[in-house]
Amino acid sequence: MVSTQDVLNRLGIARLNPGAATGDWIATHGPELISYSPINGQELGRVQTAQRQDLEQVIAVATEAFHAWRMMPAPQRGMIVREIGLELREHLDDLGALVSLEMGKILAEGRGEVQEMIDVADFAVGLSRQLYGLTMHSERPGHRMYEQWHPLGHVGVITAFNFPAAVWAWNALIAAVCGDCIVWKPSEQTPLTAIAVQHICDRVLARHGLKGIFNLVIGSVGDIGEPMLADRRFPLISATGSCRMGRRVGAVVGERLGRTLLELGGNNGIIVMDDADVELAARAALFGAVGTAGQRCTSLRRLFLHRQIAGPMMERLKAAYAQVKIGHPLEAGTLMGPLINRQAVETMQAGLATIREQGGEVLYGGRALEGCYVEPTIVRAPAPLPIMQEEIFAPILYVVEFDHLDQAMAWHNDVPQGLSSAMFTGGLIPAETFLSHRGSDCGIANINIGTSGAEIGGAFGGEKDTGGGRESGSDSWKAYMRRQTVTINWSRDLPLAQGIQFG
Ligand code: UN1
Repeated sequence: MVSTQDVLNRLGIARLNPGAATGDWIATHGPELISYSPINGQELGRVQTAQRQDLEQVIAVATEAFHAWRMMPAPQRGMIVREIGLELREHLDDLGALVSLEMGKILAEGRGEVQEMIDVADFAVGLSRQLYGLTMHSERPGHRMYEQWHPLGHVGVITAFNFPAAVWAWNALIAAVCGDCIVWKPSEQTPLTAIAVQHICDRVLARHGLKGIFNLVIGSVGDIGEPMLADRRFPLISATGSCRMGRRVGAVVGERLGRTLLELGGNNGIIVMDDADVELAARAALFGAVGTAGQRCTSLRRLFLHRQIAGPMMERLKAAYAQVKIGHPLEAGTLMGPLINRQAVETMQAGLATIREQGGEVLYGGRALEGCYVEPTIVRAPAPLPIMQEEIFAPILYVVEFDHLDQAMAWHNDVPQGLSSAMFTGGLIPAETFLSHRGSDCGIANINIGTSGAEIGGAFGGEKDTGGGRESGSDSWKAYMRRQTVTINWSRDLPLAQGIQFG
């Protein structure tokens, strides 16, 4: 197993307080923040956090940087992001390990997260030559109409502990090719991962005599988060977190008529039809519910089983759960690491108490183990329980049997969140029903694939209380730019639109 100290050293965070250290790190004035590993409670490092006045300084640097960065041709900006992608490749193992150490996900998933960053970097490089606008035919003779996209300015990126690096990359690397400067407020649970990523960016920028394009501010919600939300110098705030947090972000940024890109809670379901390949479905359910210890926004929470296959499916699922090795996420063979902290364990236990009160039967697991470790848990419910409306960020999987697709579909959609969804079937009719306008109401809908583990090339995000934002692939880049509609009159006349004659 790799040594924690070696990983930290190689990522340049051996000196535990980078606050007043090298390069462009500024001396900050907030309280000290200690990063503890959820694996064993070991202290990984200490960070001097930032306060309001420090944020001011960072915004000043970003503002200065923005003037030059927006003037650089987008394909050249893409070349900078390309180098970040190359550096990430070099540090894949170490950064992946740090994600595991600080957040607790298993190494394969920590590395997967860094791979996701690399994929986004590649995508952003291509995008830097494809920030296309449309052209329109003008209704007036001798007129030309088109739209162009300009950089937005400063983008505030607020990320959660569960994807401490990849979600930054979805936002920052794409916003960067769009010509924006990024100010990142990471989760206070995962400051060291953010510092490691910042070091990588700083190294690349320094090679080009640049700074201030990627900025990091570690601090509390009150000291840093709230001031960012209220600050008009952030035309866009992109935030990932709970629905409760998203409501606050929406209200404060909306009040000043700023834009938000929200990626909030999920409550994702899979419907398994009677003609499904139950082996595939069970494997997908295992990865979806147990992967990242159920702490992905895309984690599988609700499994709807057609009564015909419920028996064989449950047998396979329970057998698969029995194989799950819980333990140190860096140890080979471990499938499930710890939850992020003790509070998460308590939330899970409180959730299970409510589940039992409401008539849910714990079929597998359910116990809190030592430290932040828990057993992955399967709950059988005769019909959806009230608590199933909520997202509990833990490996609890509800299983409900159904007789008809319509019933399953209604149950599936009857939650406030709308992120990811899936159906397992070999049939065209159920699959197309699931994908139709009366099918899944989520931002992501899969057939014969689980709810988590989306590729970066698609637009990622969800409907309803998930917040409506789309990040990463497809045309998500448009959120980081401002659209300008241009009409040019190259005639010697002044015809008015709508045929209006004036004077
Ligand atoms: C998240 O949990 O916030 O689709 C993001 C997935 C990952 C991203 C999850 N690619 O599960």
